[in-house]
Amino acid sequence: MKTLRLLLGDQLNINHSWFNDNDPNNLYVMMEVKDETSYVKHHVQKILGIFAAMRNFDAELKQRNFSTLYLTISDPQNKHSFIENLRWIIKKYTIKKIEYQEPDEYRLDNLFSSFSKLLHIQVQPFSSEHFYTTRQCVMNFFEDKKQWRMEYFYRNMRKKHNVLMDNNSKPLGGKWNYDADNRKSWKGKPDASIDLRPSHNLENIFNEISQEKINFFGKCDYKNFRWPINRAESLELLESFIRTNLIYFGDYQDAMHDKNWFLFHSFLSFALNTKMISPMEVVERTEKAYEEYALPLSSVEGFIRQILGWREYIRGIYWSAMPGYEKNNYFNHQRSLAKWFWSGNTNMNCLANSINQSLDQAYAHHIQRLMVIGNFALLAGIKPEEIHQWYLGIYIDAFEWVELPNTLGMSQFADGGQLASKPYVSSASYINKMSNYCKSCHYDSKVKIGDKACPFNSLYWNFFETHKDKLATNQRLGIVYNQLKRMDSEQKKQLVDQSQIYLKNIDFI
Ligand code: FAD
Ligand code: DLZ
Ligand code: SF4
Repeated sequence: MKTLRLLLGDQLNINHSWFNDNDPNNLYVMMEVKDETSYVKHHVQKILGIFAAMRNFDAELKQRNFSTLYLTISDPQNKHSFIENLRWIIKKYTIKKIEYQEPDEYRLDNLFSSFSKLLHIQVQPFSSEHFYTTRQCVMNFFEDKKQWRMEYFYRNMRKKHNVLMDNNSKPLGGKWNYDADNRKSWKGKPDASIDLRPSHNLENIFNEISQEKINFFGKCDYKNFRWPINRAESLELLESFIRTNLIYFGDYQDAMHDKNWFLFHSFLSFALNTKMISPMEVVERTEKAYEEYALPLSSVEGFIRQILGWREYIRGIYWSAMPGYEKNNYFNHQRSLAKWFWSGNTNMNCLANSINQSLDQAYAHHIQRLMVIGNFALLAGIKPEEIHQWYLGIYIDAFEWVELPNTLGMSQFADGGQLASKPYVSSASYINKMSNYCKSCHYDSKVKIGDKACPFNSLYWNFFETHKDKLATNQRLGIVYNQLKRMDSEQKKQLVDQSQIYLKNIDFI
């Protein structure tokens, strides 16, 4: 009996138990399909990175003598949909059973679980053996709680997996969280980090996707493609990050700078999300490095929190809320994306920097995504679904299970606060404190009214004024609403009017 084992572009886990032994009756199938490139418009680097990593994975399986079938995007047999391809493969190879690893995206999970009905074949799902938690863990952990605070889940994960704990089951250093130490701006010292990512010539794949008329956007120097596309490179990237940047990760985690676009971040999200490397490996190696290189606990804890805490928690939110989470729109925001989201062509220097960088690199770090781009989108009342699709397409690491809760929940508060205790918004003062963007901006971060007024300032107050019925009772916003209450009505009117000028001219600000 022949069994088809289906693998997706983000299921490149060579340590999966599927590969522990080699049964010649198993046929491993991977396919580059137009259906998967077109559900949103994708950044060219995301498509190239996924295809290159898939091809490398197939080559590795072949080298280990596994029997594989790989459909490239330009293969004449390729029907460009999972179902249509499976139909002819089942016939041609007299397949009797399909096995698959649980997809991380609801759309595909739903499709795959109907394979037996659609293809009249025996079907068996397997775990992807990648995450610490199951899909239900976070949901079970919070049970009937109204708000699901990451911090409690994270502490539980630390205890459960014995990460950064002392011998008395207390957190190492006495504190669970060193977030308060992670808020320095970067002023040119310590020296900027070097981009230690690998380099590849992906001209062939670029030519193929161009000939196949795949709809993509963004820039790519495809002869110098800078993302890891196999496991060895992913492990090397982890090592180089630990050797050079982890030491400063904690201090400068929230900083932004126009001359140092990735600061001390790890670039590991693509390798992690495609499963070339596992979260356990990253966490265990980081914990070991804490002693090996006498690294600051605030950096090590801060980094581990992102992976052991946030990443698993976000995934749990996704599975607890799908389907339907993508339709959340707590504030009923309906504005379309400004045109410059696709060009970076705006006078607002923070947004021009963050968006141009995203278009050039398919990457922005967390604070650029949250406190510049997401902040503006929320203050401007952009439709959450549109901003979600933009994030899902533009970032190399964007897969719906992680992108959607981050965008709709954390960044846009579109779930009404299940994930975040208050909206992550700020006026210009935060951006000015954490970056050097304001120094060379057309607008003045200190000014609220007039031609030179930074749009973030009036939009900020307009947002809280507009949504006071939904937000004024939020205890964490007490200070904001007290300030708003103390503002005289003329001042408030001026701010609201100023914000309306910007909103009416959103494509040109
Ligand atoms: P580092 O800063 O070096 O962090 C290390 C790792 O921690 C990351 O590789 C990532 O795996 C994990 N991590 C950190 N923050 C988060 C988080 N909030 N949620 C889940 N994992 C986290 N991350 C994605 O992987 N894919 C996305 O599509 C994505 N979309 C986002 C959208 C918005 C609006 C926001 C605010 C954040 C989003 N993030 C997403 C989280 C975070 O911005 C990225 O994980 C990070 O910027 C990736 O760069 P890095 O690998 O250099 O991360
Ligand atoms: C994102 C993506 C793209 C662009 N192309 C493919 C593909 O051709 N074949 C494939 O198996 N997977 C691809 N992916 C990833 C999936 O669309 C999907 O986002 C993830 O599998 C969900 O976790
Ligand atoms: Fe951004 Fe305003 Fe600063 Fe300009 S002044 S960079 S728009 S925060």
